[in-house]
Amino acid sequence: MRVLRLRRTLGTLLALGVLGGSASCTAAHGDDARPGDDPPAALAPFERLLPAPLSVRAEGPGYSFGPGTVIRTGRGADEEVRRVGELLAEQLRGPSGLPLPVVDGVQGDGIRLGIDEEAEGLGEEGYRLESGPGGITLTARTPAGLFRAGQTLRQLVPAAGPGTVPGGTVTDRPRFAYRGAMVDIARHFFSVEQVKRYVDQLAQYKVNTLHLHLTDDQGWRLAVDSWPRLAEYGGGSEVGGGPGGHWTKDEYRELVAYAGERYVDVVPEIDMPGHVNAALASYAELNCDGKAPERYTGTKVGFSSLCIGKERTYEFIDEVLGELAALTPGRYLHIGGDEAHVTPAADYAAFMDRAQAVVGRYGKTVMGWHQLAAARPAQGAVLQYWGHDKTSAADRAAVVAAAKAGHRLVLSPADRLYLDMKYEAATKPGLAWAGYVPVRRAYSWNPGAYLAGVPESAVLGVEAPLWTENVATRADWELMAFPRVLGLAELGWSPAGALDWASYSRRLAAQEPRLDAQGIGFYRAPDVPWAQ
Ligand code: NGO
Repeated sequence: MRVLRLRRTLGTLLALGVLGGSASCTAAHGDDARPGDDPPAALAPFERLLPAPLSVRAEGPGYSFGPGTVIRTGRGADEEVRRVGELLAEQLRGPSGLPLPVVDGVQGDGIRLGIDEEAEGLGEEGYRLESGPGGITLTARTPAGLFRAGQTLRQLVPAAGPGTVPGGTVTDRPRFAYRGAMVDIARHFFSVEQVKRYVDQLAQYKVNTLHLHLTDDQGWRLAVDSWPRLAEYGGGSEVGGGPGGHWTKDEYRELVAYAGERYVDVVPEIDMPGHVNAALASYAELNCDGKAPERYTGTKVGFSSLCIGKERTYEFIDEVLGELAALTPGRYLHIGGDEAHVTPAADYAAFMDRAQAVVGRYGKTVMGWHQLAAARPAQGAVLQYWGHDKTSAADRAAVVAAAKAGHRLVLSPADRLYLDMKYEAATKPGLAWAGYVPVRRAYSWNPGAYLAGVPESAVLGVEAPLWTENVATRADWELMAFPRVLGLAELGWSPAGALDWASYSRRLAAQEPRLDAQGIGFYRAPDVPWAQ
């Protein structure tokens, strides 16, 4: 029975083109696995991988992962590879309880991490994982690729204690370069510790970008030396009137470094020219009438604007973005640009021209919400699309035209990837303006063919934003993000041919022990065949 199940699933994966052609099992085509018809625990380790890899060849006897296992890192002198090995050892020690010492040099058995700059077909983040009785070899062109390989290995070792890692080869690389998650720490403030926890949760599924929505009407969350009241006063509140808070520059640096060690780039966002009440409340001089408004603790959007005609506004954005650029190693600065409802269109375009020029002057690339398409996006600017099925044809057309003019898109359709949308009417936190987003809906679409007229080559990737008007605690955060953010991870990483709800929902269900072991309070969506 067990063998039969395995053959059926392998057959499905082969039919989808997920597995390499030479899998050692015979394919049984035409099978349609349905959630619920097979307990997820019956999936063999290679079949459980999430995100689904480009190719898997299950072959030969496996590796005995046990008390004698050492982690070997190649090129003794390369500190970065050594660090990737140390982090992998730490991640594997927890569930296995094994000592897993890390040693220099790849000669000998164990888990071997080696760079091969000539390796073909792996790109910047891809890897090869080969497992057999003599050990497990991870090969990549870059340390980032080795880190991703290690995350795959974490899913192949037993859930707890020593045991066998199956024999075979995984060859893998991502479909999209940008696989992101966003968190809004402006509406409700969250600590660096909580965001680090999220980075760990995301990185294990190969998400590589963390977008931080740092400012909004309700709060300014990052210290800026040249404008200290932004954080001190503008950060001192949040939705509902709580105390809010802000991060110091050192805390921000610490988070960026932590994310960087997991090969997650941070994209910071300072939203402008709208969503700025916290800044306007902190400095009277930023207001056209010279009067500072009250701090805002409600949840309306689109009512605030920087003063477009005032030179002080441009000194402000220059100093703020200059400090942010200096703190941020990644290539993008996100300048928002959404819902500037009280800024006339011509003013908006004029303002965005100047704001984009500032970003360029600090050596960074502009990211903005897709409303920037209706103005004059700077060369190379990346647009983040947050439309949905009911978005007007005109709004869509502007984005399609921008893509045709060479702008790359990050797709965050609100009725698919907004993690703050309720799963269903009974979901307590969250909003529903874009409709309910069950787990299946979040997963079942193709980013490469989502916007008519936009070819896959114009899609830089996908991102799942978590807005926090109505998400105030870690429990709410994790309930809304999990398990939907795993779908985002697969949409971003796996080949188009692997996207299949029947296969995905079973692999998702098989993540349950891992999510439980990590203490993640995920939503037990009724459309997923959980074991319990
Ligand atoms: C919109 C709005 C945000 C809200 C969010 C809530 C964008 C890009 N701007 O998305 O201010 O928080 O919806 O879902």
